[in-house]
Amino acid sequence: FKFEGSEDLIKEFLSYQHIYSAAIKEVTTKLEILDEEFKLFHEHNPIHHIETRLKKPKSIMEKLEKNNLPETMEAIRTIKDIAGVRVVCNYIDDIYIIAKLLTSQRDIFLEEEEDYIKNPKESGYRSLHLIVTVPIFLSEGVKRVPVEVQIRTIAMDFWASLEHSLRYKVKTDNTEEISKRLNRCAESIANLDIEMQDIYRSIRESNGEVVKGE
Ligand code: 0O2
Repeated sequence: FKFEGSEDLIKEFLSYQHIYSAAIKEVTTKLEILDEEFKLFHEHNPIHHIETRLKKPKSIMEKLEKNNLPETMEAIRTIKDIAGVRVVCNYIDDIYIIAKLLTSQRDIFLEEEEDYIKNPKESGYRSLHLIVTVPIFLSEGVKRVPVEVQIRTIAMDFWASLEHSLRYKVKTDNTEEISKRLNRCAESIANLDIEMQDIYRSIRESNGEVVKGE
């Protein structure tokens, strides 16, 4: 990629990347600790796995262009998803448990919340999106850094990854038909999630475990 801006901007941006990486580490560690603690008390890991990504300079530049923003550090700082953490959970309930446990931590500030599970996107996409800020302690002081946390089930993740890769392959004129079919897949997957959640709850209830208002 090529910055239109000066070399100073590139240097400043690169030095910023390590701050976003630090924010990813902070949030990931918090999530791992919560997952281990939950397992200890409830004999269940709410998190199946965690993925992280640092937005590539090329995607950052594309986003600036999309939003008609200049190539400056000030503009880059307005992008909230440079640091991304994807939390893949086992059940739907786990998504909301993890979101609540994370955002109720004193040093985590919830900036934005978008519930694409209750209100799926037109494509059929489902996930809970949070923008949180986390304090990063640097030699010159503390910086609050935004992190986009996407929380979804294994089933939602399965759909999103395949849909994402298929979207780039569609070159035909039957785009609408493909979108419809993908949307139907998203519906079926959502029903599976509800059914699996229900089975899990029933099993726990019959085992005498507290389920409501844990
Ligand atoms: P990547 O590589 O995953 O980062 P914007 O961020 O400006 O594009 P908005 O409305 O601020 O849009 O964010 P939104 O739509 O809440 O969330 C954007 C991210 O959610 C996307 O990131 C995807 O990861 C995911 N997402 C949203 N809609 C869909 C969808 O229909 N299908 C799939 N597979 N994923 C989706 P990026 O930036 O596109 O890419």
